[in-house]
Amino acid sequence: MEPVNDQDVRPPEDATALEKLAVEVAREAAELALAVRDRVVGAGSVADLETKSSATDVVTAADRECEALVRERLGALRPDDVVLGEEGGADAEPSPGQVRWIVDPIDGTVNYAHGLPWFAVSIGAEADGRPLAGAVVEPVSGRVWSAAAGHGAQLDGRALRASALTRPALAVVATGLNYDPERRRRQAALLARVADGIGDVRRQGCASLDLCSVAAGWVDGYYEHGLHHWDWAAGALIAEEAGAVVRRPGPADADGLGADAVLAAGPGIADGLADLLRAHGVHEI
Ligand code: LIP
Repeated sequence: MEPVNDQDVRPPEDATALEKLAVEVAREAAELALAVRDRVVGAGSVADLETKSSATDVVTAADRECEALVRERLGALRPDDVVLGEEGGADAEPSPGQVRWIVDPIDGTVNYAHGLPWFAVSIGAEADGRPLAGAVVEPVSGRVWSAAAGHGAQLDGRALRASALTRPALAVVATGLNYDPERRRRQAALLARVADGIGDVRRQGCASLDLCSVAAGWVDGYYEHGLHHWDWAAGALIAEEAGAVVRRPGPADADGLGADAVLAAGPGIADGLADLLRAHGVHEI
């Protein structure tokens, strides 16, 4: 049997150290996101985009520049790791035990382009498909959401706890709509059917912050289909470490919610919300 050498056996990662690094880098990218928007829009309002450039231009510039900063900082601080990002894709498939950073430089791009403050820089860290750490930073408010696997979740250093609600009929539930018009139509139809079985709906336009809202108990649950890995990587761990029941996309639709469904909810309503979605045809989404 071949001896195992040092390169093959990576030491277990310190999740809290990865959390701190994710927060530090996400904060820097958050500052840049605001600077890019000010530069592209100028002294005017975001509404001027139609004349000065376009909503797509400001988002593209911010996405590109913020992800480049994140990649440069992670490369300098953690040269042995790999990155999967919205703009740059995957730079390599991770080897066993290798840390992979999952980066959404601007999550909530429509909000960002329209001047709404509800958008964030999201950086998650995983190894062997297991979430290790995550940071979600809001450029406008400065709020910092973070978690390390097994060490809880926090907002600006204060511990987070998900909702303790036990009655889905009273639940405030966040969700989102896909960019694809056909899928968006099916999602809206499902929402119309589900709305009767919950307390209220929030469509906030930023998956990472929807998941953080679950972690804080600001909403009792969240579900969405069609997200990218970088939309949910950090926020799902933050919600999970805050005590929420979290369901991530998987290779198969084992639970009838749709293979690419993301669901996060307080433990008292998670099953009820999943049952409600299944009863109203979520598998068709
Ligand atoms: C967005 C998500 C949101 C979803 C949008 C879009 P983006 O990500 O945060 O929850 O409803 O369709 O996917 O495009 O702003 O990075």
